[in-house]
Amino acid sequence: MVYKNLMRLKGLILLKLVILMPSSLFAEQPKDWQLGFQKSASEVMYDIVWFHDFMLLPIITAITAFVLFLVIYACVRFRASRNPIASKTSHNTFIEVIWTLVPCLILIVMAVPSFKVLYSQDRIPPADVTIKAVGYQWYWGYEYPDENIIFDSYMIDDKDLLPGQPRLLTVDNEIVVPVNKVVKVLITANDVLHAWALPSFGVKRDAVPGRINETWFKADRTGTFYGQCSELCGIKHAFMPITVKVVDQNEYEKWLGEAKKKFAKNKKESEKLFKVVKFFGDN
Ligand SMILES: [Cu+2]
Repeated sequence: MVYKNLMRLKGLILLKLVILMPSSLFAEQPKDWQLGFQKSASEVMYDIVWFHDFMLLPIITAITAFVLFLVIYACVRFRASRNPIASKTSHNTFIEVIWTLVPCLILIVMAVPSFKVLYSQDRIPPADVTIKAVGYQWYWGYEYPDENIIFDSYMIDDKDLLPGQPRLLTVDNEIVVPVNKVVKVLITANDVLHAWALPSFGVKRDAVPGRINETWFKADRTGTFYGQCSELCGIKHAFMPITVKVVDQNEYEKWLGEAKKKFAKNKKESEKLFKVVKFFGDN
């Protein structure tokens, strides 16, 4: 009986793996039981992951092991039974100099690559595509200022999801950008603080009303990448995902052509104006 149940369980797990595998293998999104960062898709993110994996982790591990060793050593070496008369030592200049200097050195060693990564995020190379992202309660509005495109991006409800579309991450209108091109993102908000974040690109910037923040990324492969609003902005904070579709240049130009017709700026703005006029007219 137990064996039979185990085999059934194994079968179920296998079936689940087969069903889940394609979408979870290729999607650029958080995965069940994931440890660490999402897979990098831009140089900035590779640098961040390198800094975390090969600088911070070894240093943290070494410090933790060293402190643990000291605690255990002190417990054993200076236990009451072995050390009935306690030492009265309260100062030791040499050890005090050491425990000031060594942490300083560790901080300096960490600071150098850390600043390098920080400045590479901050210094925006000449942009090929510029996008403006505006945070609203609770969705994102996007604009391609050079292309005269403007549209809103709402999350798709669970009941309307198509097979393969991730829950809470899929939107109706995603941003489309070309691969291997510098994309500059201007970020602002219209009501409260939001934050535009995309883990695979190593991008996270606050969206502040009345102020424009800038960031950039250069995606190194095609695919659909997911992020979420990362500043607590109200009751539907968890339901304003960010979806970026990275495509090759040809596909991007094709999309631009269609989007210019579908999301023409003047049309959208006049629609908004119409809504406002209608609102005041009705009230
Ligand atoms: Cu938000």
